[in-house]
Amino acid sequence: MHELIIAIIAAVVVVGGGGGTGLVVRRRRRGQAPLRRPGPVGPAAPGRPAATTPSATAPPASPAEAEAPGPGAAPSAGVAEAEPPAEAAGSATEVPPGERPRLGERLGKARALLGGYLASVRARDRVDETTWEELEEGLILADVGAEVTASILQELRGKAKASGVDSPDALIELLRNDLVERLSADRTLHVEPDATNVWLLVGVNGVGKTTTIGKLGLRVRAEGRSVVMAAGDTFRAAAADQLASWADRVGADLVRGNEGGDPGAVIFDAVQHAAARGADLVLADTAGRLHTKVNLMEELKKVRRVAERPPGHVAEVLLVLDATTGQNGLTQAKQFADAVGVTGVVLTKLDGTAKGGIALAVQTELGIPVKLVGVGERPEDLIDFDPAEFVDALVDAPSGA
Ligand SMILES: Nc1nc2c(ncn2[C@@H]2O[C@H](COP(=O)(O)OP(=O)(O)OP(=O)(O)O)[C@@H](O)[C@H]2O)c(=O)[nH]1
Ligand SMILES: [Mg+2]
Repeated sequence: MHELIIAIIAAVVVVGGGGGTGLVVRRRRRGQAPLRRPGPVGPAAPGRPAATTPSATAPPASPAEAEAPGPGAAPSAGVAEAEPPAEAAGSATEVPPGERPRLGERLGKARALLGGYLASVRARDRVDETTWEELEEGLILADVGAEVTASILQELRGKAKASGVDSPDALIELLRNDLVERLSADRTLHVEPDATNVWLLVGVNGVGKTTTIGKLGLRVRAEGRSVVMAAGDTFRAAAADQLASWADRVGADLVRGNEGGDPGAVIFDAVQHAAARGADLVLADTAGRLHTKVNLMEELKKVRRVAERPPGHVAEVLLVLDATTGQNGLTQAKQFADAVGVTGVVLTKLDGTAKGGIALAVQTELGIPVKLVGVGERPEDLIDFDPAEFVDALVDAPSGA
C-alpha cells in the first residue's frame, strides 16, 4: 500500500512535470514534422496525458485547458478550437503502445456454445448423420445463420467425401480451415496520403460507435497520426460531451455543433479544421437512431457526401455492430451498406453474451470484412480481427468454457 502511494506520487510528478509541464506538453508546437507511419499500434497508458488540443466547447478538465484559446476563429458549426495552422492537430507521437487483450481470452459465450457441440461431435467415434445435425445446430445457435450454416456444411460434406475423412477430429480440422478461409479478407484500415481522410462510424443506437472512436483514436495516435474528432451525433448534447472526453484523453481536436444542429455542417467543419492543421484523419461520429427510419439513412448519405468534398476523402465507413444482437446485425448491415457503402465492420461486445457467429454471416453474406472487434470497455479493448485466432477460440473451446 505504502509502495503504491509512492508510485502514484512519482507518476504524478513525472506526468505533470511539476505543474507547468502538462501545459507545455499539451500545447507545445511541433511544426509539420513528418509523422511516423505505420508505427506500432497501441493505446496510451490509461491516464497518461498525451499532447492534446482540447475542444473549445468541451468543459475544461484542467487549468491547461482553461487557458486554451477560445473559439474566435471557429467555423460555422462554431466549434473547432482555433490554433495556428503550423501546428498539426494532435500531432504528438507520445502515446506509447499498450498491452491488448487476446481475442481468445475474451470470447465468452461464443466459445462455450459451439465448443459444447464440437465436444459432443468429437466424443463420437465416427462421422454419421448425428454429427452433421450437431454441427448444424451448433453453428446456427452460434449466430452463423441458417443460410451460411447450410453453405458451410454443404462444402464440408463435399470436402470430407473428397478427402475420405471419416473421423470427427479430422472433420473438425476441415471445418476449422473452411471457417478461416471464409473469413479471409483485406482488413486494411485505409489512410490515403496527401488527403484529409475521414473514417465515418455508423450504426444504430448504443452499439458502441462513440466508444470505438475513442479507442480508435488511441490506436491511430499511437501510430503517430494526428486526429480530429467530429461530433456528428448532434441529437443529444451528451453525445458530443462523451466524445469530448475521449478527444481530451486521446489528444485529438474536437469539432462539435449545437444540439439538434446539422451533422453535415459539423463534418464539413471538421474536415476544414483537419485540413488547416495538416491532420491525417477525421474520426466522425454519427447518430444512431433506429435504422428503420429512412431519414437517418438520408442524413448519413448527406454526411457522407459532405465528407467527400475536397479536401475530404472518406477512406473508411465503419459499421459498428453489437455482436450480442446476433442475426439482427445482418439486417442492420444490409441497410447501412445500401445507404452509405460500408467498408468494414467493427464487431463490439464480443466479450459479453455474444455468440460471435455474426462475423461469419456478415462477411459471407455481404462480403464486408470484420476489421476490428471490441472486447471490453477499456481503451485498449479494441483489437484487430484475426480469423485464425477467432476460429481457434471457437473450435478449440472446451465444453462449457
Ligand atoms: N462490454 C463491452 N461494452 C462496450 C464495448 N463497446 C462499447 N461498449 C459499451 O456500450 C455502451 C454504448 O457505447 P457507445 O459508444 O455510447 O454507443 P453509441 O453507438 O455511440 O451509442 P449512441 O450514441 O446512443 O448511438 C457503453 O456503455 C460502452 O462502454 C465492447 O466492446 N464491450
Ligand atoms: Mg454515441
